[in-house]
Amino acid sequence: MASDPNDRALLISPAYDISAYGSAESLGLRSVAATLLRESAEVCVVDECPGEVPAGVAKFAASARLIGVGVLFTRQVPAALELISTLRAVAPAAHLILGGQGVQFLWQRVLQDSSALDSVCLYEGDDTVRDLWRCLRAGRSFNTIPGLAYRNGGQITADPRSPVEDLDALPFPYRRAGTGVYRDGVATMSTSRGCMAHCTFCQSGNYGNRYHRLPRWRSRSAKNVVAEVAELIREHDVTAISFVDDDFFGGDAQGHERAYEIARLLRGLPRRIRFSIECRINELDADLLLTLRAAGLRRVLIGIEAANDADLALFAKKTTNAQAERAISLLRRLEIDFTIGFIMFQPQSSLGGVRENLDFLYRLRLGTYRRIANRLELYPGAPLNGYFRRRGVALRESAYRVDYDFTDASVAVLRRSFLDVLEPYTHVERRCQTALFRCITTDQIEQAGRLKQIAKDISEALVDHAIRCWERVASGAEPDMDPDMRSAVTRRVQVLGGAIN
Ligand code: B12
Ligand code: SF4
Repeated sequence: MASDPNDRALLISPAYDISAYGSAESLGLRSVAATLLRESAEVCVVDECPGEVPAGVAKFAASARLIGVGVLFTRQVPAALELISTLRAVAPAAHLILGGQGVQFLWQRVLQDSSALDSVCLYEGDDTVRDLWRCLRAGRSFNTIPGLAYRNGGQITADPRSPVEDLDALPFPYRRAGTGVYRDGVATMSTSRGCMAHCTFCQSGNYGNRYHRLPRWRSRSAKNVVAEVAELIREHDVTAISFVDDDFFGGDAQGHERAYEIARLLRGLPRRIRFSIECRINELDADLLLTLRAAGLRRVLIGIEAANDADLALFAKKTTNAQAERAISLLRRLEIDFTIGFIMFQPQSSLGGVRENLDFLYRLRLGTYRRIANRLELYPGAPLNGYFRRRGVALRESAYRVDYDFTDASVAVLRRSFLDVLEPYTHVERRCQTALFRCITTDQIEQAGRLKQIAKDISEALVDHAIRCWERVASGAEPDMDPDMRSAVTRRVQVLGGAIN
């Protein structure tokens, strides 16, 4: 710990909707904190800071040389700017920097909107924050540091820097040791950066390799990854890890070899951890999955996103329904739990396209309320914005969010009825998923099997009602006005809820 109180750095992020998404550590903030720790800074990390800044945090901020505010999602930007004004009031002399994926493509706007901010970090923060810290300590100007956007006279200067090539050279994210069991024994880890695919709706392809024009996915070595896992077990009593990489496998043979090596090294650890990964559907391979399962793999997140040709082409997924079906039957056969990304609606959705999506979800028993109601999230700077504007979609920007109307009015009626009529299913889904998660993480195999069957029954009933809504809208009626439909949903939800007990 540094002796000079001026060598303090506060890394903080505003709260998000934790009730809907669950709480997690902020790896971005913690990665930047680890870099500063290497520079002998005294760091304090506050993930998910509530609206009112706690007194202890404000006191630390008042003596900090650097305050870094992180925004992972663009939705968080207004809350981040409020937090920045509060912190500026208590720390008039600190350098205040904003960073994280949620603020990418927006640095100009936030610097114009918040005079409390000194700079915005472009893309990856590791080396940029290190250099900024060195400048601040030496009393030098930060204007020569690549990777920063800042006010320069009446202009805003933004000077990107190349991304980190050697990820093994970075320190592990800062997690204060000695605090007992870490977050219920669950940690998150990032083992790679960027994604080989360039799906148009996704920030990762832009933020990572696409923006930097890098030909490949960058990854940490298997040895380095498992060294962090070992540290998490040793220092923090961690039992489960969620790997948050955009694509754990990296889309090539080298990435697959790395996964095999990670599995081999994990098996050599004193504790078998359970873990989850995220990857593309066309990369799932039975032998590799079995090897990972033996090393503790319990859950896979795959992005299917759509099941009709128009949306798959719009999103540039470069995958097919047949590949998606194969991936799902493989995961089911190997008894590996999975979850899928799915975007039911986009501004130009057609009733026909939504019906194809619903039929797919029904056939595979994959429907959930969130998937059925989900609509494409656009944020300022997203590559699809220009595409939609050119096709006459009216996009409205407010509070750093992009909103839109569906070009087909009947699609708007359909989505509204999904939100309204199907809402009672959310309660039974949540209960079933909570019970299932508990069984999976405690290896209660038989009970988990029973709950998985109930989850399939819930899905079947939910999509069945969604299809009935669709049929009514297609015939010109409004399903949310239909009392019979509502009572049918209530009855079905009651029966399903009874089965969970
Ligand atoms: C984990 C995760 C979540 C977790 C977050 C938990 C948490 N507290 O961290 C949960 C599940 C809650 C979540 C939810 C959502 N997510 Co999410 N999520 C991710 C994911 C997979 C990993 C983030 C991560 O830890 N990365 C690893 C770290 C090391 O990288 P990093 O954060 O980029 O940090 C680096 C730099 O950004 C920078 N940096 C970061 N912070 C700071 C701070 C400072 C001060 C500085 C200087 C620099 C800096 O330096 C770091 C090191 O180089 C990313 C995709 C990805 N692979 O990154 C999507 C991602 C962030 N999510 C995204 C989205 C859209 C969502 C949802 C809106 C999805 C939805 N429709 O429901 C929700 C929003 C929740 C809400 N209520 O608002 C988008 C954000 C797009 C955007 N511009 O808004 C991403 C980028 C996915 C994507 N491919 O598009 N998500
Ligand atoms: S495969 Fe996933 S992470 Fe990669 S660009 Fe597409 S949606 Fe984003």
